[in-house]
Amino acid sequence: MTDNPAEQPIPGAPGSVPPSVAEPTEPHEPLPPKPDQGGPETVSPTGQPTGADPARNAQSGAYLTTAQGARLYDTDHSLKAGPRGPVLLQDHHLREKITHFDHERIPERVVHARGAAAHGVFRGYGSASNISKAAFLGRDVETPVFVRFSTVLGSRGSADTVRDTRGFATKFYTEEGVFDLVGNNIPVFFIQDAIKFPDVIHAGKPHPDREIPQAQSAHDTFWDFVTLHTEATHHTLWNMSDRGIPRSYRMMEGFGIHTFRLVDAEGATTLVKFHWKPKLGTHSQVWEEAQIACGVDPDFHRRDLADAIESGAFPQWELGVQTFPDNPEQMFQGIDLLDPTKIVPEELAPVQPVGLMTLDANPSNYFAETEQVAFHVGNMVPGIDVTNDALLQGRLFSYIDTQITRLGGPNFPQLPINRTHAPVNDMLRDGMHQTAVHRGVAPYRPNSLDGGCPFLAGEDTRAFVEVPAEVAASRKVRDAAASFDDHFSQPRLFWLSMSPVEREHIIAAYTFELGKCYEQAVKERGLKVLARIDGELCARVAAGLGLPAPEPDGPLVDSDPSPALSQVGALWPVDGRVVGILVGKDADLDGVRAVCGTVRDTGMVPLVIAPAGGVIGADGDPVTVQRTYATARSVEFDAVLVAGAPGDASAAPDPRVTVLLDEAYRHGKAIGTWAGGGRLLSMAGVPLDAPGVVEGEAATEVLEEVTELLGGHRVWDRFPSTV
Ligand code: HDD
Repeated sequence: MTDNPAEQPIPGAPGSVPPSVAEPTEPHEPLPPKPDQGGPETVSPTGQPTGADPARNAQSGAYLTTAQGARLYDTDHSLKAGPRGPVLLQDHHLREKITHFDHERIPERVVHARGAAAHGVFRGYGSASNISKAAFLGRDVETPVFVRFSTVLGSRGSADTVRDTRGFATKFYTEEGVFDLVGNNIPVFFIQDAIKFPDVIHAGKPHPDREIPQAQSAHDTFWDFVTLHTEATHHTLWNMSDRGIPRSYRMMEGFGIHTFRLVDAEGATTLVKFHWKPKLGTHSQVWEEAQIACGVDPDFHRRDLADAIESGAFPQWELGVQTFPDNPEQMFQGIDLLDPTKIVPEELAPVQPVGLMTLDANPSNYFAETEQVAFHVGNMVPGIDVTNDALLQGRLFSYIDTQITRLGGPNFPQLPINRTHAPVNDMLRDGMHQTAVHRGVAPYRPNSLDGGCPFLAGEDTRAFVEVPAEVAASRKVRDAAASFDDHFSQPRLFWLSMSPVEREHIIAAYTFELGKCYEQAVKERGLKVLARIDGELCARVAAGLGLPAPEPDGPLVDSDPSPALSQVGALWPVDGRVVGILVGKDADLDGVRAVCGTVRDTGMVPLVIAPAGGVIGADGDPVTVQRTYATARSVEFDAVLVAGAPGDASAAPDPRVTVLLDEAYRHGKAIGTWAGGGRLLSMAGVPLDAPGVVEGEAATEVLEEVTELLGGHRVWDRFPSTV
């Protein structure tokens, strides 16, 4: 071919050389759609089914095409008048490509913008069938689910491991329609009435002038709000506890928070609170670990969830309910069931398991599924109803409303991820992004033109039976019940239920967060709130801030602690735990091979960390390196093993190894070593006689002890405590 541009053949002209269309990979059929991507059957004007199979509208066929299905031979060069331009306006491929790109983003969620999700299945135990007629709770009924976990305050691109509440939203695609349980990992909320939601979120989001800090509560407006609205004290205390920095989405409890009303087949009602209990236990990071992870792996939780599912370690949660009689007062043992800032301790009303959820598949497309999923607390099925909780009632409006901006119109229930699996025959029509081609001419009732369709269900076939709950005759007021004024007894109950190490973490968290505030008045008001929870808590935080501790301006009300609130003390399965194995010069590779095998056999993940990547000990039985000193950081590992030390006893350890071991030690992680690795630990400042530091002769024996320690999540004895 000539170099003279003027002599270049025009692509596509007769006689021109077609550009190479060789594909880098073998073209293959698109993946089959997930079962929950089915939807209401609709037809195109030519009678072709449309929309029910989203893959029809996505990648299919081997060749690159335009959106109209025309094959393309070049997508790297715009159409120009000669190779040096100018570009021609008639290049419809260029215009289509750029125009589409210009509109690829949609508004992020106004809250809970940052999230990760997974598909799964829920299997009912049948144990709730005597209190709810919801079909999906029936014995061995399997219902597909889609769960999205999230942080609340951060933007879509913010880090995962910030101190924040986590969202735990579950969409059940039941045969009777979609049921959404839109909960959090904290069982209480900041406010008692939805009308304050914009206020608490405005306070928690970054400051409006500079838009900082991102995804943090450690700033003046947040603390200004929560100290002025003392109903927020309980939720804030949970945030400052280890619950605010979960180790993994897989290791979080979930709560429906509000009291819901279940309805049985005869119309009898029971009040309930929903709980998700993780099979792996409830575990947290430590604060420094969470902060480091924000930098070294902002996708820490997202990656953890996706990796676990991909590797077959499917996370599971048991759904349970606390039940209460549906009395006119809506109270249980003095606790107002309509106040979402209150819990009912499990010791007073045990959580009764009603089903098991297993998350077993990652989304195939983040935008289509995780970003476009639209939850709504009003999506309920027969057998589940709402109560008069004023926070819940406001939510019933907000969730459907917000999607109109976020998803661009009222037809978001037609998006594949949002489609119900129940047959749909509504009279909703038209609107932005209408993808259904509805048949018939009479979307109104009654009609005579569509043969009277759609018909109404009869008394025995209808879904919703509104519970004929009494509404007390009263005057219109902007007010709340007197019991809503108690803002401190339950925060004190939570504090009294914590173990000493958990209390230390709470003290440190308040000291950090209030210490990040600039306004003296906010810090002082923060201390006044703490004085109402506990004197020692207040005094320790005050000392950290360099301020005097105020006297409480009201009584401290003691109640029996609730041991179920503490995360410390039990033993849990170690599935999916990550064990880092440090392998330096002269390491015991036989031991490394042995522990790698046993770690895998136990359902955990071994990651070999060496000075450089590749394979080591290549003769015969090589060990593959997964992390190098440059890519490894302690936060990724639940435990660390040191496979020996360099033969040259005077050699100083690599500073990155020292940092890794020092952090693992200070973060309460189990550490094991053999083959002389104790020397490396000592040089890194890790005392060999400290709790949870295991030195032994044989690699597998060391691993056995470390695995036992991992069952308790952390070596709690390593954290000093004075409370
Ligand atoms: Fe909310 C999203 C949980 C109170 C208004 N909320 C949202 C999500 C979760 C929660 C998990 C993310 C869903 C997803 O992954 O898409 N919200 C809660 C809980 C609350 C709560 C547990 C209290 C018990 N929320 C609440 C109130 C209001 C809202 C009082 C408004 C009056 N929430 C919204 C919203 C969002 C939302 C603006 C943003 C994105 C969305 O709905 O779809 O409508």
